Amino acid sequence: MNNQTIEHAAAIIAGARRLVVTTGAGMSRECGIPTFREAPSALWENYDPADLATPEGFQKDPAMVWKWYAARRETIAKVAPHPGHFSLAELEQMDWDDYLLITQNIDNLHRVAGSSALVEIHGNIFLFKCFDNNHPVPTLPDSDEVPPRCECGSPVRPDVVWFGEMLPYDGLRRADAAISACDTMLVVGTSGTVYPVAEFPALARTAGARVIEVNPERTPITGLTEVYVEGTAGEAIPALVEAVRRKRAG
Ligand code: BJW
Repeated sequence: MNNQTIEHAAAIIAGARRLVVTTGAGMSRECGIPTFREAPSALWENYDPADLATPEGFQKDPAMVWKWYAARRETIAKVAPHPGHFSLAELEQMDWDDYLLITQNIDNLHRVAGSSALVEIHGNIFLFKCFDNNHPVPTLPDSDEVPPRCECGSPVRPDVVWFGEMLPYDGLRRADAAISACDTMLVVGTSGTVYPVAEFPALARTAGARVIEVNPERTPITGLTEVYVEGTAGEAIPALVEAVRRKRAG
């Protein structure tokens, strides 16, 4: 991680009035949650995504999909946010005309860290709904069935967004509004390969925003950025937010 690059990125953010931050699986990597597409700990290494993260996969083998999510829920429930999550919650508290954090992560960690101007655009693994009717299921029924069933008889599923499914309407509307009006976008820890979120940085650029990326690897988004911070979320984000605080104070 290069100090000059952090200072450059911080100067842009310190001068911003309408900031959008987007995060992906890399944001939570240093909490011990595997990302989706990187070996050797990649979540899908031993599975076909079409079997796990599609409505068709759930219909084919609901028990297998339920168990995969249950195991991930168990892992996630044991971890805590890292300093980068807390720093983004602090960033939100600075003086903005508009601020929104859009996360693709379903792990709830931004909420736990205190972010509240937050859109969980791919859902939340701790929420449930029924497969057939989208009824919210606030408490899982006490049952041995795998997956359990909603009162309407339909199997229960995690309230997350699978491939081929629409993203939540309210979240997408908030995201669109913030992106089209933002002057700066900070993109953290995403491979930039899953749509529609993958096109958010390009939409921001088209709207005239400056784009900054934090990622240890270059991605399809890197070419759109004014500053690319080659570093991890756990190290770079606290340094960046601290530098923004200093610049705003001074
Ligand atoms: C670090 C780090 C550290 C490591 N610090 N960084 C346009 C073109 C082509 C296809 C489509 C299109 N529009 C829609 C589609 C279809 C599809 C899609 O995008 N397909 C692509 C594969 C091509 N999209 C959809 O179906 C979406 N729905 C939709 O568009 O509805 C309308 C529609 C329907 C039908 C047809 C057309 C339109 C829904 C997408 C839902 C995605 N769901 C998942 C699963 C969620 C539940 C779960 O968690 O199980 O969301 S898939 C998975 O990928 C998950 C993630 O949120 C998402 C993105 O992954 P992410 O976060 O980028 O993670 P990785 O692993 O890929 O990358 C990690 C990054 O971190 C890397 O860059 C590392 O370098 C970095 N990193 N350590 C910082 N310490």
